[in-house]
Amino acid sequence: MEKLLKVGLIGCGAIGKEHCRRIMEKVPGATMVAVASNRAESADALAEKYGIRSFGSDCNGLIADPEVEAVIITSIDPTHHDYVMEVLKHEKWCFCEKPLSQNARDCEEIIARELEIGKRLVQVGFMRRYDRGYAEMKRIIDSGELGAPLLIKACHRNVSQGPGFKTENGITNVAIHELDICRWLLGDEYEDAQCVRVRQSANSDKGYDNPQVVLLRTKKGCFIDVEVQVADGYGYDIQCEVVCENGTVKLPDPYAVVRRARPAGWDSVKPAECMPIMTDWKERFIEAYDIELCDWVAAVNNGKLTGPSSWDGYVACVAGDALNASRGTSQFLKVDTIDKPALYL
Ligand code: ISE
Repeated sequence: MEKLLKVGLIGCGAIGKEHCRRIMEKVPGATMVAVASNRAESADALAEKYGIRSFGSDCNGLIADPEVEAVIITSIDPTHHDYVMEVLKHEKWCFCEKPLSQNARDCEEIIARELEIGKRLVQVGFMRRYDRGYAEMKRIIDSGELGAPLLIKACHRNVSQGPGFKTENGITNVAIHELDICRWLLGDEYEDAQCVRVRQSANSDKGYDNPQVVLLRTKKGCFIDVEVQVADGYGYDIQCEVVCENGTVKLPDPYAVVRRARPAGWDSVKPAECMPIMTDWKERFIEAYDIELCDWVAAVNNGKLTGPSSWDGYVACVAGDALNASRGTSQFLKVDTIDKPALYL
């Protein structure tokens, strides 16, 4: 009988429920044994659905429980640091949804704890690295067949955000994906960063900047621009093109049939062509999340993590801190990291 990794889940919201389903139905080598949430009733309902234990709102109790060998953290962003540190207190495996923390300083504390343990125990949920489109882009760039990469042009467009969303979350919660995937695609590090305030969309009247433009320059001289529409746009649309010396690679749109038809009921209207645009970020990268968790469980069962580390979570937060500090200054601010510990080489 195959030994199954016993996983506990903290956070039973949208992505938490998805990851619970994944572990129970899609990911070999693991099973969910317990859930907890700051809303006890959410944990109780999810536990009942799968016939597993609920710790209600006792998240630290779940982390400490001897049956739980690994913890997936999908709680709200501001709680990530503390739960990761609690998991590391028990020296258990940890998968933390992005961001690792809300700022670089808290990430440094997590890195220091892993160095003290002497082992990588934390993986950060930068799932785009597991998306087939991004993975093929990286394979082509790394092959050198297009020459050196020069530029990245990206868009991250959302339909909505949760309650309490603020301007700075456009970086720490949304553009954090581009802050990770761009350095991964290029195999490069950031030199400096600037967040530019542009004309604001009349659709966005919720008190946060929208859109924002993120500009990044890398140590090898590449230039990256990312349009960040955090909400109120036409759909959930992720675009990424890497311009190299001898060609370009571009993220494919998700599979969809292009329809050409006369809209039903409007005989006087000319035929139209349309391709459905997704609205849900969980749907757009649903396969990437599956591959990501399968890879994480296989790595944990093999005793050595291979996915995005606390260092990757830290670098994204350092760049995010620089971007948020640069807002309104029209200045590029340095992305200054500590020296990379050997544990993460
Ligand atoms: C969400 O948490 C995600 O991670 C999505 O990938 C991102 O597009 C969305 O803006 C975030 O709120």
